[in-house]
Amino acid sequence: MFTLGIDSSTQGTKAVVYDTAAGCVVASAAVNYGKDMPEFGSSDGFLPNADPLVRRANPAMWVKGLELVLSRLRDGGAPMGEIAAVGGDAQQHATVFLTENGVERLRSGGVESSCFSRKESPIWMDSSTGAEVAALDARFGEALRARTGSPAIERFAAAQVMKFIKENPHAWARTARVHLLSSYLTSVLTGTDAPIETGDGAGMNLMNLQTLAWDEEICGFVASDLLAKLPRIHKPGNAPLRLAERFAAFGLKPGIPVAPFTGDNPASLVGCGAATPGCAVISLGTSDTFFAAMPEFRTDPDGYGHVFGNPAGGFMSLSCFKNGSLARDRVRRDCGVDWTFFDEPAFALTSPGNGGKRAFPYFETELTPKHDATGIEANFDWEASTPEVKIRAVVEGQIANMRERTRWIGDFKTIYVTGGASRSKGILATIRDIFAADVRTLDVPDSAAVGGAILAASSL
Ligand code: XUL
Repeated sequence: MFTLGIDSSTQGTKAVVYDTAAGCVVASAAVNYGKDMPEFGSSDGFLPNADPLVRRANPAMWVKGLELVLSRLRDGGAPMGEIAAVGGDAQQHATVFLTENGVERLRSGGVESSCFSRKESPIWMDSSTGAEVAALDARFGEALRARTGSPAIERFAAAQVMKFIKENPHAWARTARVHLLSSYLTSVLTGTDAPIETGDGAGMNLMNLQTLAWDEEICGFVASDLLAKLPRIHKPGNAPLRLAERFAAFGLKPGIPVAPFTGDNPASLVGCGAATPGCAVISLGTSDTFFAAMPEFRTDPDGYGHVFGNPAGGFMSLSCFKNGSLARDRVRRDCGVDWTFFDEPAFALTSPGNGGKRAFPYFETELTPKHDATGIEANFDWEASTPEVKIRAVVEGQIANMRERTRWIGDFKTIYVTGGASRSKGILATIRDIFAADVRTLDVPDSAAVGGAILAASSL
């Protein structure tokens, strides 16, 4: 049997056709927003903004990305007509604000500007809601972490909705539905106003993780009319969602089940085969994340980490580091070297520990720990150093920080590494040394789309 997994990530959309019997990918396609859809002016997946804390994207870009990746899959000869179910994931925390017309247009299929009450959707990289986070903290304090699995977080929906209402109350009044990108894409695929899946829904500061229902008190504090604008929450026994008629244009069979999309990290947990407790996953993407299935509900005492729903049942822990691949790429470009430099030359010319030289890249406001975007911070003369010293210093700085900030999750003998940078032998060796763990990679570097395809299969 074949299933389709779609991953709508920060910088592009990927899709895989997965053979469930053989457990392998038989066809795949990818779209990069910067290269393939320049009309959206979002080379790294978000719109330029004078305020470095603001990170937003045009939500129509994600729908176009979905359609383009399906066309590429079809045109590449993938067995579209034999696909039995669809699943997928999206970057976490991106919020989509639909007007009444936007909800209506889900049924007929079509996206125009009047569908969105907020023309630019905040994405997970947005850190511009400090005032709203302070207000949530002042009102709920520790209770927010105990109830929603995370302290008040800038990129989560609660703070983002509060800011939107403050900045544009009229547009809020025109908002009929607040979707996560994951539930929005499920809605587009099924032509319905789809529910939110609990794995991704946990990343909103709005869901009570003990009851898996919207927390009415928190929602009421964010906005008196918020509850009515939130989608329903998906429950495992719900009737399956079905693919809308119009996707026949891509060669898919209308009516096949669509599993509710989850977040990219929960999907990766499934795609790596790590959905039962025992091993951890490091995903090296636009953000670097460290996560693991949780044997019991436990939150980060330092307040940086999160608890999300595990799509396979129960919970997962997660710590997110914003300066991931884009930061590594920037250092690489500044050093004037290519990616092979993250394998042999740099790592053979220097030795583990780098003679005590370490650097931390803060090109984006960092989340874990919180740190302004100040550029490279090194404990040595950065400018006067060679590329190999700089690259090892940055990689070791990133991984050592990850080790320190994820001790609350536990120690693991086995760590799966996924994401584009998992191809780099130097980075893998650094993870192995710093975490003192056996490091494994997958044949497919993009485990999130595979996780989506596996979740599609289990929806059957
Ligand atoms: C997780 C997070 C990021 C995004 C990236 O909390 O914000 O990992 O999911 O797509």
